[in-house]
Amino acid sequence: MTWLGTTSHWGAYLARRRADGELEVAPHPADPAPSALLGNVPGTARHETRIARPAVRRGWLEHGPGPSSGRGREEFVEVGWDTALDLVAAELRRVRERHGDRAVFGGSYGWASAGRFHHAQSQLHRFLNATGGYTSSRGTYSFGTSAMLLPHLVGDADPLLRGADGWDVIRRRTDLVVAFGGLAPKNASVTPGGVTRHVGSAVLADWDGPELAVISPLASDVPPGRRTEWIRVRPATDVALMLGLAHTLLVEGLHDAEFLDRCTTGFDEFARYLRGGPGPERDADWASALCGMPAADIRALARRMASGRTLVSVSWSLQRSEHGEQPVWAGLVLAAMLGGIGLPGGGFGHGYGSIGDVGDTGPLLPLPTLPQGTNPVPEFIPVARIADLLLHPGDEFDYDGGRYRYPDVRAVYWAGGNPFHHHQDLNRLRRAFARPDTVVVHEPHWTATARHADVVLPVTTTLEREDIGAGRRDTHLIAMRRVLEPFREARDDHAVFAELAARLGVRAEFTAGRGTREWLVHLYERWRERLAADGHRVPPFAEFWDAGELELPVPPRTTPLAEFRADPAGSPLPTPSGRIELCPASIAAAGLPGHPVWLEPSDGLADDRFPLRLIAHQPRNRLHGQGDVGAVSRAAKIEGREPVRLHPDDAAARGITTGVVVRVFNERGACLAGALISDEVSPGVAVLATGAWYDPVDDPAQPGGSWCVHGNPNVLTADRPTSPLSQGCSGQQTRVQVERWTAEPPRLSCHRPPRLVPGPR
Ligand SMILES: Nc1nc2c(c(=O)[nH]1)N[C@H]1C(S)=C(S)[C@@H](COP(=O)(O)OP(=O)(O)OC[C@H]3O[C@@H](n4cnc5c(=O)[nH]c(N)nc54)[C@H](O)[C@@H]3O)O[C@H]1N2
Ligand SMILES: Nc1nc2c(c(=O)[nH]1)N[C@H]1C(S)=C(S)[C@@H](COP(=O)(O)OP(=O)(O)OC[C@H]3O[C@@H](n4cnc5c(=O)[nH]c(N)nc54)[C@H](O)[C@@H]3O)O[C@H]1N2
Ligand SMILES: [Mo]
Repeated sequence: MTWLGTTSHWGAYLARRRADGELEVAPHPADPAPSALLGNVPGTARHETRIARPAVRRGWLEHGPGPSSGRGREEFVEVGWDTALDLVAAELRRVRERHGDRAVFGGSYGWASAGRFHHAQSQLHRFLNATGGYTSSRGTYSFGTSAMLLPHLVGDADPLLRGADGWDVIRRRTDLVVAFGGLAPKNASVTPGGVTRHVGSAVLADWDGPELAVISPLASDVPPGRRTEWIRVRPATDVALMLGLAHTLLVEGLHDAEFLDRCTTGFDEFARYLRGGPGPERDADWASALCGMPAADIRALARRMASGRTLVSVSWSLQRSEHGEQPVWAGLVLAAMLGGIGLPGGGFGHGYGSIGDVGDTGPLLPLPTLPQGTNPVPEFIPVARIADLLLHPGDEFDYDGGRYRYPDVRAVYWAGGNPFHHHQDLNRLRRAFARPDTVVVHEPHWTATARHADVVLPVTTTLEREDIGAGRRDTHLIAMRRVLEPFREARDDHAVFAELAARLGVRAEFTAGRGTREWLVHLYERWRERLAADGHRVPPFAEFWDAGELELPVPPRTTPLAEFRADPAGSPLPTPSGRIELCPASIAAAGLPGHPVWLEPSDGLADDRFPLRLIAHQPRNRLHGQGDVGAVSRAAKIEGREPVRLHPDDAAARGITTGVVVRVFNERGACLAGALISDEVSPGVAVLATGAWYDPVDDPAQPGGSWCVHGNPNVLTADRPTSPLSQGCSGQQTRVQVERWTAEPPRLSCHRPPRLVPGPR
């Protein structure tokens, strides 16, 4: 077979079926730094965890809808498509009639797959909107907290989040990058929707840019290369360090008073706090006692930062933590004190090293999207409040200065996400998922979320359908070819919703009378018109499809912050004052302190029972849970379990050596993992990446009543919002203890299908 083009969140690539039937993949020829995650694709495509047929949980099939702790525990009955679709259509009708449209939760957060038409959430939302609407979710797990904070400070977060300076500008114009949370090379290969040239990965694979100071508890957050240094800090203390740096700038007169005066408001309030009003003087000595960096080094770093053009970079991970606004806010204020905001390569960056498109040099263009219709239901949740929604209907919650109420949800519909991957405190999430009447999940694989559903509908992957794909800042639009036949009875999400829409009397409204190929042409041609209106010419669909890809036009880069800086009165920011508001009243009104502050995490900086601070960061070897059954992810496992990294001293104190199975636990939960001893980790820190498929085993001896025998850190993390302003995900860190596990470890079952029995076709 010939090579066919496609794309994915880890990049564009070529795929073909070999003569022996095996899938083979190769990087896109234009990619300077293809992602290692490509190696997971062949072993995943036809893995035994693929869902072959629609399946219904036995208890739900026999007793009908209702709350049940059988979810995630009972066997499934495999049924025919017509049976499954009739059941789902009837249940949606029942819930809407009995409990109202808000009783359907369709937030369905998750990364699904690349491809602009078959984007699972867009398909689900279009379908639900056509049948009455749904309770939705707002924001992301990725940067949900900064997305709420930044508009208060700069009016519009887009120039910072999407319009960041490219790596080329940084290499030419910046003297020093100070990267809080690091520039982890492992993360840059991923961009939502895809990327054809991994520019960021190439830069971070061998840093030859300006001086780079990485502030992190982990050496692997420092890219290899020249002029880099690793500054170890105690986790969750970055704000203290930032305050100590700011204090040094202030008392030594190194801050840019002219810039602060001309372009910002509120600096005096912050300066008073630095100088001890109220509380101690937040000087370098004070900061040092908290973060562990010597005070003399803090002062020296502050002077270095003021001596040239410095980029203050804050990773997204720092805001995925309790009080997650503070490091982003303090970082921005620090950058404002240095006076570099709006200068090329200077100022404040957010998300460099977190994701591929921040720093990418590709064009920033609109992309084709599936119209979703309008949702008549006003009820929503901040995305990371899913367990609260299900456990506490009717309760109130705060969000960005407003107060709202959780509706009484009876049906949960998930397509393209894995809450049993992404959410915190999985023992609690299991209790929450026992509450609704019905859970419907579309999945290609038997993930933990599929296993916690009542009706599981098997869907195709990108390799099994046609689509058009590109990500933010991508250089190409890719014609995504069908490389494989649909697996067994799997159908496209779109086809499933079209059948359900037919049963609910809105098929024509949902499909608009178009087949898949007609949709691709339609979306493409609408997009082509939109580009043409902006003066960009791209070929008609047929020409694009024949060529297999299209190099995107490059619009001139806009630089709103530069324009603002040059003339704050003439090009004001969309804030009340038109300037950068360092201490906006709106944040105080939402219940937070009115300026950036150091706040200790509520689980403390020290704890005798759970002395290690666990970092649950993004996995190097897969995308979240996707690809966990693939070769690259599996090769890193230890005794089949996810590796947990420990410092040699912490390991020695516990009699732990590389390769042994350990139990990681706290008051909420426990999991097994495989020990990997490494001096890349700071003492007192343990690192367990997210994404090992949740493999729960009920055991009353374990905290929470069940444990994960595979190594998913979200059994340990707390389901605690970042703040009442943002209600964001705080899953990046928690406290744990680790002990050697000497008994026979329970067998893994998550990489095999659940118990399945044949039922009505
Ligand atoms: N402790 C802790 N937890 C975290 C984080 C952390 O830092 N620490 N990070 C958080 C972050 S930033 C994120 S973004 C989330 C990610 O959480 P998710 O995005 O929910 O994780 P994925 O594993 O990518 O889930 C996507 C699912 O969609 C399925 N899928 C793929 N293609 C299709 C399709 O075409 N149709 C359908 N129906 N399904 C499809 C895949 O099989 C997969 O199961 O995790 C969050 N969780
Ligand atoms: N390979 C791969 N890449 C990915 C993803 C993936 O699943 N796999 N997911 C993508 C997604 S959805 C997102 S949102 C981004 C997330 O991007 P990030 O949130 O930035 O990524 P993380 O890997 O979670 O965290 C980055 C680093 O922050 C450091 N860190 C944690 N706590 C602290 C602290 O208190 N202080 C300091 N100074 N450093 C700390 C950790 O050492 C960690 O390695 O990654 C994207 N990239
Ligand atoms: Mo994310």
